[in-house]
Amino acid sequence: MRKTVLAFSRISPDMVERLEKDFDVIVPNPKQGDVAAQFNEALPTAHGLIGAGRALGEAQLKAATNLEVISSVSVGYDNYDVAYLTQRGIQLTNTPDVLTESTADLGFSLIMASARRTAELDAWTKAGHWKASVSPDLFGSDVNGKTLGIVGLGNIGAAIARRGRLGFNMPVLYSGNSRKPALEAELGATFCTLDDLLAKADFVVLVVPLSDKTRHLISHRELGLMKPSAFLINIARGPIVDEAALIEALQNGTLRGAGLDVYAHEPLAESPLFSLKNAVTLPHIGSATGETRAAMAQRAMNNLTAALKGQRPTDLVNPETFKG
Ligand code: 8YV
Repeated sequence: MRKTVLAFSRISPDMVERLEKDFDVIVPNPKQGDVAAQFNEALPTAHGLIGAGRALGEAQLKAATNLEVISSVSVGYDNYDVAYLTQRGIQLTNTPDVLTESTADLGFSLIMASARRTAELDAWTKAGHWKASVSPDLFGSDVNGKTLGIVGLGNIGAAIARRGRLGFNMPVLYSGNSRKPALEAELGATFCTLDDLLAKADFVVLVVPLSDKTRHLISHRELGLMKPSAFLINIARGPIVDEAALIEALQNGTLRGAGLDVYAHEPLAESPLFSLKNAVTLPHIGSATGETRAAMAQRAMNNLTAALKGQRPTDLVNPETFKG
């Protein structure tokens, strides 16, 4: 019996073609009407789901009586009710590793853009304001040799730390749930409390997963610990930061700047952040390169196919569901 795969976000025609070799594939099409209605109508027939960027839990999946696996095209899996999926015996897979370097590149680009005001001054130049040598009010901040603080030294955090340490001679501080002795040896990274990191770092980079413990991890108190000359970079998840508190700190100058790729609510069409020259705002593009998205798609298809064929997927988030 050919199993059925249902996409819950946009997937490429190439992915569809490759999946159709083994499965019946349903991709809701906006040209055929409401995609949510199409998804809900197809859900009872689905053995596998593939996609990203959508909350999936009991409310969405109650009718998915044949569902065996959700293959997320993402490394983060805060969108999914993992406890519910596990209780239902539904495997959840993600796409780690293949996006590490691209996301670290993007994270470091936000350090540079925030510090040297490149986005702001690009717009200023293109608006015709460049009439003479730039004045001190347009000066940026140095990056080389400044202190880099990584909140969450996982694979992406480590890749950013390497860029800072090896490329920009930056001392590296880190905080998190556990010590990383190998990275301390490799990069001279120093483990410290979050409060110490916030007080000492010139660039604070958030790369922790979103959970009940990290929601609003950075709020008024934490922002108040940071140097007025410091920058906050968020490439993890928006709700890790109390966005209203961040906006206030940026507006009143208690924080020099912010480089953001994620927000409390996405997509973000309007925000007070957009009127702040000291906020660089990108549209969640951490992994958004052609090469990396292709690698994520392949990894997600491999996970999905393995699960639907009764084999153990490589990237199983809830391994207790595998009954091989
Ligand atoms: C997006 C990401 O999920 O992988 C993650 O966790 O945040 C990003 O890669 C991806 O862009 C799909 O929306």
